[in-house]
Amino acid sequence: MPVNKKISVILPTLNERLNIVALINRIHSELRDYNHEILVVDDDSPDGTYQVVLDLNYVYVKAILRTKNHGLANSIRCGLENAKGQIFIVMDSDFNHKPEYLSFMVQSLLHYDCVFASRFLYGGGMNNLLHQILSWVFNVFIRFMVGGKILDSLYGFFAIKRETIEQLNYDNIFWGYGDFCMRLLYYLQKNRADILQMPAVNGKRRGGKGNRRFLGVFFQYFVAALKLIYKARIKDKCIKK
Ligand SMILES: Nc1nc2c(ncn2[C@@H]2O[C@H](COP(=O)(O)OP(=O)(O)OP(=O)(O)O)[C@@H](O)[C@H]2O)c(=O)[nH]1
Ligand SMILES: [Mg+2]
Repeated sequence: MPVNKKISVILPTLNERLNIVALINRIHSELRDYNHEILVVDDDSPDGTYQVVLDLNYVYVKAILRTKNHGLANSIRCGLENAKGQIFIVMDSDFNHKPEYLSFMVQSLLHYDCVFASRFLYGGGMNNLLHQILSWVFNVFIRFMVGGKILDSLYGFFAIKRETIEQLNYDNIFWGYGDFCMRLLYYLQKNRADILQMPAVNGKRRGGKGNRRFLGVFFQYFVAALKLIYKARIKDKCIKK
């Protein structure tokens, strides 16, 4: 059955000048059978990512420059609020999230409300074993403490129907860094959304260095997890394992 809804791909960027053009071209090719747009949401990158995207002048690409309230989650929210499609895809802009999964994700939405990529299902994984183990332990901790059935709450690579995500209050979800993803999944499960988890191998960053140090991010995620645990166990008491 063909998917005839418009797809909006949201790409948050911070210093991705070396990746963004190749990624846009690749996404356009993967989604060639679908009506789609690509929104690049740039936090005023010092390396000129925004200008590079503007210079492309592709009709299906929209570049958004954000000059305040910087941050990954805020950028994704901005992308969602400016998207015109009925299906949203959120992914990193450095090839960590592999574009070859996109058409499978879109087709999955014929049967599910949303699909989230997971590094911890059979068939998925990461190249860096230490990061993989730490991320896995952290995800087990979240699942044990918050509840629910999600194996990878932090990967941040997903496709979702507009009507599903728009039922949620974005203020509760979109703050911080990649930790927005565990809050998003928490509220989706609370709403009884049909969620597909699909295995995904983390791709290699193509160009540039990335913006975060693993341990700094880990600490930030830990604080965010404690807040979510408080919410789930004390305030809401609603998700069962
Ligand atoms: N708009 C915006 N995008 C961001 C921000 N921080 C990170 N990003 C983007 O979010 C995605 C993930 O960030 P990365 O720096 O790749 O984080 P990572 O994947 O944990 O790190 P690497 O392993 O080095 O790739 C990339 O597409 C970044 O360009 C931000 O503050 N604002
Ligand atoms: Mg990355």
